[in-house]
Amino acid sequence: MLNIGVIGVGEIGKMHIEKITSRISNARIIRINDTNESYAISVAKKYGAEIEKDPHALIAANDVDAVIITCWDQYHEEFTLAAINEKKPVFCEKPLSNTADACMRIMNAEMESGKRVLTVGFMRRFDKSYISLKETIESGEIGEPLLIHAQHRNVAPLGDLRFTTEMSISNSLAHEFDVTRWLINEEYESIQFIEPKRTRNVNYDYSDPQMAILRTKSGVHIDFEVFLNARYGYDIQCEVVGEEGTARLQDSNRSVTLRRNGLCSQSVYSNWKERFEEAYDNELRQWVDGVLAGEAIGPNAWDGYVAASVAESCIKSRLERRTVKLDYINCPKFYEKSKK
Ligand code: ISE
Repeated sequence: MLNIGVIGVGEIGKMHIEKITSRISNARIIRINDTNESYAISVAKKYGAEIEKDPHALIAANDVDAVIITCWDQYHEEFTLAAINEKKPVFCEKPLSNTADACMRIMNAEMESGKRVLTVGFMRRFDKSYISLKETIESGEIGEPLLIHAQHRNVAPLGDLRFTTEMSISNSLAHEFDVTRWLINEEYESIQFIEPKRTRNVNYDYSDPQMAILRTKSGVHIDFEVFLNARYGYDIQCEVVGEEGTARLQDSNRSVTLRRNGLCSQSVYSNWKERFEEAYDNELRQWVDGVLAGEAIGPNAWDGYVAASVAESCIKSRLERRTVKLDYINCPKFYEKSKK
């Protein structure tokens, strides 16, 4: 049985606790921590876990075998480093951190420890539609990829999150920055930010939608759109255009197509929990099974560093209104063997 401590029980932390408790075998939540103590007490009571007021005490606790970090992005580094220091397997939600330097410190600490213990929560790599898309590309059926068109739309940011223009990039577009390089197994060369006309559906100073054009080292051009106040639904799209054909991401559990009263319609997801429900299950199940087998699976600290580095360059491109050459380091040998 894997005894897990969770730091941060907001939307996604609570979702992971529910999944581990009700769907993932050989694992249970035994300690939780959150800055909102009354909230933490209610969640702990519901799942029969202990409250730990000090997150570092949670990480060090003898009865905590592994740690899940789902607190605010800016605290990911502190607690991930503490888990590495305790040599405890740790699952950190994306982004690993909102700065490349912080991710570099995490990489260096893990490499100095001599053992990989960190998995970063880029769950799209565990989504069967994205896995099928990657398999199609790797089969050569569409020939060499030349272009990729990706859209990432939300109804509105979940909960009371007041997204900033930078968060759309570092927190949301981070998914595209990670999954696209995984899809085509290529690294990026440059990024150009594009600031379209703003929606009037946001009542504060926030650039939405946003776009970015990425160029890979072999010349593949990728256009990303992130629109977090799209209103109509939660809609993630990805089309890869190759020499011989195209491959488009399918919604893994799309409902029926309804034809009625002269209309043809399909439902659209309402949020990320719904669209990626299976991906989160797969991700957590594989993480638990990996930890019990003594290995860290999935996206590693270098993947987290690359996403943070590309996000920083995208923000720089926005501020300086120019295309920015990407300068993230190559994958250290330490992480080469665990690349999947
Ligand atoms: C948000 O930033 C996330 O990280 C979610 O995983 C993603 O699905 C959502 O669209 C983003 O806004």
